[in-house]
Amino acid sequence: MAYRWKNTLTARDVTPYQTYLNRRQLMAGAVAGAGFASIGGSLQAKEGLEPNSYEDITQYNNYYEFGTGKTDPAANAHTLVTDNWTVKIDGMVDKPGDYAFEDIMKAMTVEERIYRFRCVEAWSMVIPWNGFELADMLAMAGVQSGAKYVAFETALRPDEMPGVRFPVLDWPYVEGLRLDEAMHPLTIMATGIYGKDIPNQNGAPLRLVVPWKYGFKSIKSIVRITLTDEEPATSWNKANAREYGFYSNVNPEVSHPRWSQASERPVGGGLFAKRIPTLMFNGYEEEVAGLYEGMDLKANF
Ligand SMILES: Nc1nc2c(c(=O)[nH]1)N[C@H]1C(S)=C(S)[C@@H](COP(=O)(O)O)O[C@H]1N2
Ligand SMILES: [Mo]
Repeated sequence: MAYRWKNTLTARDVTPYQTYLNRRQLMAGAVAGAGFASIGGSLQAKEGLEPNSYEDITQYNNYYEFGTGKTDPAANAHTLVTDNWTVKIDGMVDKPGDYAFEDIMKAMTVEERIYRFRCVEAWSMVIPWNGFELADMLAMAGVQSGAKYVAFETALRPDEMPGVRFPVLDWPYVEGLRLDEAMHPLTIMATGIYGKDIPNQNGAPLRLVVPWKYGFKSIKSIVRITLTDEEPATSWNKANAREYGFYSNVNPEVSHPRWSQASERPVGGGLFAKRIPTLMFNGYEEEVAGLYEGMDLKANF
């Protein structure tokens, strides 16, 4: 697609896409520049992050259910049916059940969050997400006092996902967070990008975004969320425990066994773009370091 979406949407920008647009996401995009007082809002004001183009964000992806190449998800994910989507919330909650995506959207307040995004492969982007705080969604289900972790699961649909025919990972894709990480105000469920419904290749209709962790923690197309008192299994840890830990916090001082994590390649800067230094907790140290006080971050990678 030829459009390179700018940070601010105008009526003219969105008119051709009217039919695809989710009203709430449009409205969230429209108020995003108005300086709301949320933590994400203060961050983007402080740092003036320049987002990647809509093209970069939606044509260069990791979504192995649709193939392992960077352009496979954009080419293949159109087959994913996101109509009548439900998210099962179960485990240690007061109100377990199958929550319709439409009902979740009615209950949540969608806002824009411009976040840095850092893949463990050492490329990075800046993405203007639309979404809501995961804490608000969990509150809807009523988290019980004994819960310590949150487990997430992606849809597994062999008829719609050509990549799951290959045993690259142990499907379905699963991820997990400690409850305090899940409840942190920076942790969101994204439902849009640049004010438009999130494209399938980016994890439609809703996906996790945890900006201070490597990208693989940000699990896509979620169908189940389970509150538990045990550390949940995670896909990349199951695939290679030596290389991928449960925490996977962005940390320039802890190398991947096969490459350094000290710097990163911003996507979209061209072939000879300079690498930039990777920041502790991906630049969100001030907000999240407290979650890991006293923890050995090399042992708990
Ligand atoms: N279900 C699922 N979620 C996933 C992945 C995947 O392969 N399957 N890839 C992860 C990885 S490695 C990254 S870097 C991000 C990429 O998100 P993006 O394509 O929206 O940039 O999604 C994460 N979430
Ligand atoms: Mo990644």
